[in-house]
Amino acid sequence: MTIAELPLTDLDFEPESRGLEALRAWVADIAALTEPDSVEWCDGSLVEGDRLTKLLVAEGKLIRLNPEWRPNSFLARTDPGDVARVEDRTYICSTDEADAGPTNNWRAPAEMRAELRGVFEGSMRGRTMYVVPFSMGPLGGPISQLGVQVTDSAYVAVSLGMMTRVSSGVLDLIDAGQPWVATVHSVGYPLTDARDRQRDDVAWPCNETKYIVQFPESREIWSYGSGYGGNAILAKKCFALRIASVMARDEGWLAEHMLIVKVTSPEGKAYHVAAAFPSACGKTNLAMLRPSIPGWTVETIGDDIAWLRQGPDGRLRAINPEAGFFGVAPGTGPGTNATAVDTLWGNTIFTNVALRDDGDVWWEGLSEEPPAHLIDWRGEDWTPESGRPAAHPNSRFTVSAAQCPAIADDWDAFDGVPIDAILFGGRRATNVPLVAQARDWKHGVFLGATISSEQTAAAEGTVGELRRDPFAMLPFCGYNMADYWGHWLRMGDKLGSNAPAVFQVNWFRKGEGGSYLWPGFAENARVIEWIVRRVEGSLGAMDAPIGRLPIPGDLNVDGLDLPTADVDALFAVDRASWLAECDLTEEFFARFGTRVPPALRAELASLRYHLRA
Ligand code: SAT
Ligand code: MN
Repeated sequence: MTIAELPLTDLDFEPESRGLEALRAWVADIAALTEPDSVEWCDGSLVEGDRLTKLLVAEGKLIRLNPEWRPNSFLARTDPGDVARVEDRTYICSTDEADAGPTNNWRAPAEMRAELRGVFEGSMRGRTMYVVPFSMGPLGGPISQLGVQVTDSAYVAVSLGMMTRVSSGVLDLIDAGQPWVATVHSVGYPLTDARDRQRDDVAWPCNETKYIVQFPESREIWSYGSGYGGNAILAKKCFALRIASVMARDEGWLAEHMLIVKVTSPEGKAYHVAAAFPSACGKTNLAMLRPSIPGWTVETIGDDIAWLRQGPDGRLRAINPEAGFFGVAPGTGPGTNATAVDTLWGNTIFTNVALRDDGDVWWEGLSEEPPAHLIDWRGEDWTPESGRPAAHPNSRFTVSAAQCPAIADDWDAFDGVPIDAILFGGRRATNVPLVAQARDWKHGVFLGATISSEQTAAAEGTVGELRRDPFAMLPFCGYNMADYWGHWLRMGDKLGSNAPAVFQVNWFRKGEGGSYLWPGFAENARVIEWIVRRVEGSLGAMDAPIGRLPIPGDLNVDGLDLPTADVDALFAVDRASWLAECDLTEEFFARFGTRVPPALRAELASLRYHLRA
């Protein structure tokens, strides 16, 4: 056996090797490989969080904010080269390349293991290795899953404590034989080299070389070189989406890049809605929507990820597997998302936002008037004349979901919540109407598979360059995207008449002058109202080639300064432009060759037929 064929560790998921003993053996293997100075097991307690944040402050890795303004809150400034997820360094290492599909970076597992061994060897020298056992979803719940992350970053250990449910109860379930996902993280900045030469630590240790590696078959995650967000909090995109999507395929459930909200109508009836949006479509704003229309309330269940499973009653039930929000700060303000602003009153870790002279934080969009002086995200003096953003555009807040004032009472329901409607969104200047209902589940899968955003401003009546983001899962699907579409179709067969209704929404359609036709934000509640009325069956709909549209007059625009011509334009179906889009969809499907489910090709053919009719 060559080194390339050796497993990175002896982790073995055979049921007989489960339990605490297997976990301890795995931790010992990782420690033998990475050589930390010490190993600490985390329990997610308040005492632990307090100790670790104090340690991070003492080490100069966190700045404690002025407790008068922002109690128990901190600011982290990253290395300028470590500010976002690194998709070009993200790999799916399935045995067969075709199983990763054309939208993922694939590497042969044995080759990748050899490469990882090279970088992880001694990577934790001089550091503490934290072992963090966590549950995604309520501990022991029927839709929940367990994981363990080892990391040499206390910042990551603390963040995981906010983003997931970390507790010693997880170890009890592992001891009882429950399976768990193994995740390994190193910032790749050892403080001692192989010859015992020391170097000083830095405020944001990381490595220029980065790896975000998923092994879907053994359900392992290895991440090296970054301390940032989804690169480092492996429970989030790596586990809850990439690995979980594979588990979901194998076990007949869904792991989705979706927010979940609870909507209550003026009659007091509650509905649950899950929605997938590509980035920069205001997902967190919808998750925390404050409706403009009287009588309606929207409460938050999740802002990023949903796990959905058919319940004993046959309906699709969902949980938010996370326990916190890792949200984009810029653009979050009293006008756009007052609920988020209220959530961040304290107990929050901010990353790469600006520091005010009074020891509080600021970012673009928090107030209309910027403060006269700030320390920017790089630690440099900033004034409004500086001509550069004070907060990094991808700066973030990390805060526990329970602190959100609009959190729904059933947000952590053990069995999840029953889903009444699924929404697919995109950022489209043309073609896609404000809202349309799918004719049936298959049509809904077609709408999800063809989610796209327009790259460039489109000329009137033509489709701009479309960036496809099927199901908003492009960087997050752990296997072949066309097989994933097939899995969605099979889920529809299983759910039958219990399947939730599916809708397409688009807040971003533009008029002839190039300005947005729809006011968006709080007014999106009007679209939610139409969707709920459709689910209830109290409103009809109009058949169009692209789906079911509101009957004129049914969409509630009372009190909006919206000319009828604009409402018409929001729902206009330009057949020539749609036929051009069909050609682009055919090209897009062609990337997946014969793996595209025939039902989706049939949907495309039917769309063309109806557009030509
Ligand atoms: O860094 S995260 O992956 O958590 C957020 C994002 O980039 O979508
Ligand atoms: Mn996301």
